Amino acid sequence: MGAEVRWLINILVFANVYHSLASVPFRKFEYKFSFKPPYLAQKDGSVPFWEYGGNAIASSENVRIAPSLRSQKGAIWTKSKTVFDWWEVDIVFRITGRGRIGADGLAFWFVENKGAYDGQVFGSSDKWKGLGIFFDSFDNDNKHNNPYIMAVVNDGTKEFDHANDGGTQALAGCLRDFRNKPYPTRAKIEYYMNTLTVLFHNGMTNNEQDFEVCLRAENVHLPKYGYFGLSAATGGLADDHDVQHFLTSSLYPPGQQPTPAGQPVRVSPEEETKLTQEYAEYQRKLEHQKEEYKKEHPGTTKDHEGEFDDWYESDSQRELRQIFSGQSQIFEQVRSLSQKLDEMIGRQERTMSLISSIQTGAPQIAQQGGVQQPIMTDSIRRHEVDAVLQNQNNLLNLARELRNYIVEVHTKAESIMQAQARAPTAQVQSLGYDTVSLVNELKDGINGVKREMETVGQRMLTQPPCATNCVSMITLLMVAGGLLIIIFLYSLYRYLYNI
Ligand SMILES: [Ca+2]
Ligand SMILES: [Ca+2]
Repeated sequence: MGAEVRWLINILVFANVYHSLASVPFRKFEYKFSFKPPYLAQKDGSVPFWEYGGNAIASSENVRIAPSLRSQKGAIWTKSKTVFDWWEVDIVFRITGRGRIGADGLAFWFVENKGAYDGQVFGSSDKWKGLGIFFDSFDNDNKHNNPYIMAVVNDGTKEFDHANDGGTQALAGCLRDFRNKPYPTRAKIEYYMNTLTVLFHNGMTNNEQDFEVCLRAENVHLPKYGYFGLSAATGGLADDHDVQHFLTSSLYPPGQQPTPAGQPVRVSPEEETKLTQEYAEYQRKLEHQKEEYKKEHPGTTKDHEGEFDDWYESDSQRELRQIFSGQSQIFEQVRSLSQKLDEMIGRQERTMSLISSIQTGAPQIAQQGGVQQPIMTDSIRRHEVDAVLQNQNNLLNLARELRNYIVEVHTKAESIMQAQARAPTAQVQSLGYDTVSLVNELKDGINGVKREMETVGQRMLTQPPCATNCVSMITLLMVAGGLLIIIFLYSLYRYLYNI
């Protein structure tokens, strides 16, 4: 039973993998519909398999389709029509200008007939038949929605609504700033099984994987074969419109890829003759340049003459395929490395955000058993603040009460001190008073005794001394002395016990 289940799972996994592999289109680089540096333009200024005109200038590094001068128009077109049904074009470009606002913009074309070099729609002809992808820098309708990227499909009859920046004519679009970026901006335009997808790289990083979807539209019907082109225009305001890479790949559904010997034969006899003539012309030009180079550098070319000839005599198409297959392998490796790096950065950012959310102490809501419970972090809360304030008020009241007590105690102490300051005087006065009165009393008593004694002496002198009834002098003096001692002792007793 277990073995059958395992077999079934294996079959399902295999079918799933086969299906996902089967849905990936086969790609073939189309060098006759591409340009890239170095040696983008040849010595005479021509770009192999392309023709350009108007104010466009081609150098070895890029094609300046319209320079940053007022009212310039230029375009570059493939010399021949495509010979494949589905395709992807990767363009690397820079739109730069000194102004905060630029004009007018850059256009990518896939059209049945080549446009002009000084047309009305971003430098090319109006009423085109096919697809136009516009990188519209200038906000003509003043809706503050530029720079804008949009796709417009035209059947060859409609005039472009420039005043409204395409308005309702756009198939789809996205608001993206593509001017004055630190790195070149990129667009990947894919037309496969009647689905048009435009991916955009905003040029803020040098990472080739930072593409984002700008637009995707299904059921898009373009001419079966057509010319690729780029055009640009400036107005009162002006930007440089430089395109560095234009890389075309033909796409084939699985099972329909061309044989390795070459592309499928779909070229008409006239076109084949024309292409053969072009190829002969190209060869002739190369020969001419080789001769010129030999004349200019006689020493350097002599030793490497065989190598030089081998290079030109080899099957260029085959070599290019080998080069590009090698490049694609390197590209895949770089992409997988970049994905791993992105994953690591993502994890790091997530960790950082978690740490910062803990640090800020924001209450978080956690889902625990279906019940939302706030996780209270280690921060001070309202009721704790209230408690602290209450404590502080109590302390203040206590301090106030203590102060009152101290004032009261101070007052009392002062009054006591004053009382103490007054107290000795009063006691002395009272004691002094008592002593003086006592002394006076004693004086009066002594004086009274004295007077009594004088009267007794005078009577004794005037009257004859009595024989029987009279008290002797010594007895009298003894009584008087005894009285004085008693009075003195009594006064001393009062003084000592403060009565
Ligand atoms: Ca515009
Ligand atoms: Ca606008």
